[in-house]
Amino acid sequence: MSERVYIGLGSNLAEPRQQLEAALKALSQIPATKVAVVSPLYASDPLGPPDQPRYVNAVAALDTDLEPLALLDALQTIELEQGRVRKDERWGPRTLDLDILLFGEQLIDEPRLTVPHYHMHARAFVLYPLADLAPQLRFPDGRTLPELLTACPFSGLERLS
Ligand code: A4P
Ligand code: MG
Repeated sequence: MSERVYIGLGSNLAEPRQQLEAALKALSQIPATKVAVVSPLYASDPLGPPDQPRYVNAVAALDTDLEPLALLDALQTIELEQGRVRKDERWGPRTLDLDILLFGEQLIDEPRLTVPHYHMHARAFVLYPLADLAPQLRFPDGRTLPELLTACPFSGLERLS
């Protein structure tokens, strides 16, 4: 049975909008997986070291028959294909970041994969695009998206047309 999965997309190097467009095309080519719907793109102030460009962020909803780690493998392959170089600096600039935000109702705690994604509950650049797709979403711990949005101001975010 397929699971509804939400993926967070982010880029702040090498034409971020084009990076996201290319990533969405690549997502649509993952086996046993369909892109159901994609949020608008948002520009966002960087979280982490401030001396880096603004990000472009979006969220995509997928329906997949893949297991979580197989989907993670596919996402990491796409990141590498789009020139992602992993550096030691935490939260530093990147051409493409693809995070598994939610995987159905699953709670996953493995060395390579934590779901829900650990910081998503307080990040405007994740929660607002997610709300464009699923405004009444309920998290596995019972919290709802409207509750989280109340505590997360729309600051540093700009919806791109
Ligand atoms: N990993 C564990 N759980 C997951 C998951 N749910 N989805 C592991 C994806 N990967 C997951 O990730 C490091 C390892 O996390 C992976 O090998 C995977 O096995 P990474 O992508 O190499 O490293 P990272 O993204 O630099 O680290 P981290 O801590 O995940 O950073 P975040 O939380 O992704 O934050 N500011 C704005 N405005 N917009 C952004 O999108 N993004 C970041 C990165 C910082 N600041 C930002 C933004
Ligand atoms: Mg990441």
